[in-house]
Amino acid sequence: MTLIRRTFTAAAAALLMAAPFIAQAQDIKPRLIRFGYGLNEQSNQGRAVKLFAETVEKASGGKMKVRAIGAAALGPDVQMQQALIGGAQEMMVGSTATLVGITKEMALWDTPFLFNSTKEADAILDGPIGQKVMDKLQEKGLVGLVYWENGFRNLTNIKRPVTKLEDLEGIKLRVMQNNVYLDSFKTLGANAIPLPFSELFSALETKTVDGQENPYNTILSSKFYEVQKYLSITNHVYSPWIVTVSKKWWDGLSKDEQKVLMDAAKASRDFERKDTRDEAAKALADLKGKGMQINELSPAESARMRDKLTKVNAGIAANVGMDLWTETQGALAKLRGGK
Ligand code: TK8
Repeated sequence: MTLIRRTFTAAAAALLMAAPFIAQAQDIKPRLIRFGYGLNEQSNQGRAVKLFAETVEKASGGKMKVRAIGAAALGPDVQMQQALIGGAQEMMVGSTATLVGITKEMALWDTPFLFNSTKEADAILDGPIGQKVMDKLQEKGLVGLVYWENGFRNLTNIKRPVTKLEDLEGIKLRVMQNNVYLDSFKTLGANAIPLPFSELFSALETKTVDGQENPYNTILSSKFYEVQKYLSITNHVYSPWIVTVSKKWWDGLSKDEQKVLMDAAKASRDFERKDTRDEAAKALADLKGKGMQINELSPAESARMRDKLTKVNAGIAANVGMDLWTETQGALAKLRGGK
């Protein structure tokens, strides 16, 4: 009897003592971060999100957990942006081009031929101008952390190689949901059709559109070579991705937690740019191997296209503001002069 009672009391005491720990364990349930993106897991975007997730978990000692959700399973860019603003999703990475409807200054990055090299892109995006544009997101309920590289965009289609401007005539070309892209390709004579990226593969497959434009990496990782024949090297614009956070959620984090995310974002940026550039350097050979027919534009045709495209510049300058436009042109001139 006494023994039983004593055992019981000991067990009860042990339970009582454990109770606060149980409560505490519940309190430190890891913060869950739903991180959405549009491309496949096996893409430069997917690999960098994975690195970000691992870095955050490690740096937070497991207190912050990133659930990476790719292939637009949480919706296309525009839908995820709204989920972030509303606080229903914590993080995403996507094109700056799809943010123009929210923050008009983002259209600066859609300027055709704005950057001549990745070096120029890094300098401007990571410098005060890139920061200024990114900070504009805050008043709209988003926090921008870093820019990643999507890359220089090139044309693919199923009709014919584009060797001169006139070859674009009548080609149904998917563009991002953004007026600068729409105007740019209309100006070039294509039949530009805005579509979310998540609908692009099937639109190409069913020939709802004849072509599209994206960096080599994406043409490869999204298997566009299966449904596209011609790749014409135009490098018509450098396209950044941007890692964004829901401001509603961000504002509830401690300074330490914000630092973990910011540091991991920077690490992921450096990893992503290197990975993307390494992959892009080999991608043309890969795409040729997959059966794509690749052509370069002659310098004269390239110049004609460039000339025509710069007609959209005045509209972009008016949209993003003349101050930002001239500041950017000045910074680029300085970079180029300092070579
Ligand atoms: C992925 C998109 C993609 C972009 C596009 O979500 O839409 O063509 O280049 O990278 O952001």
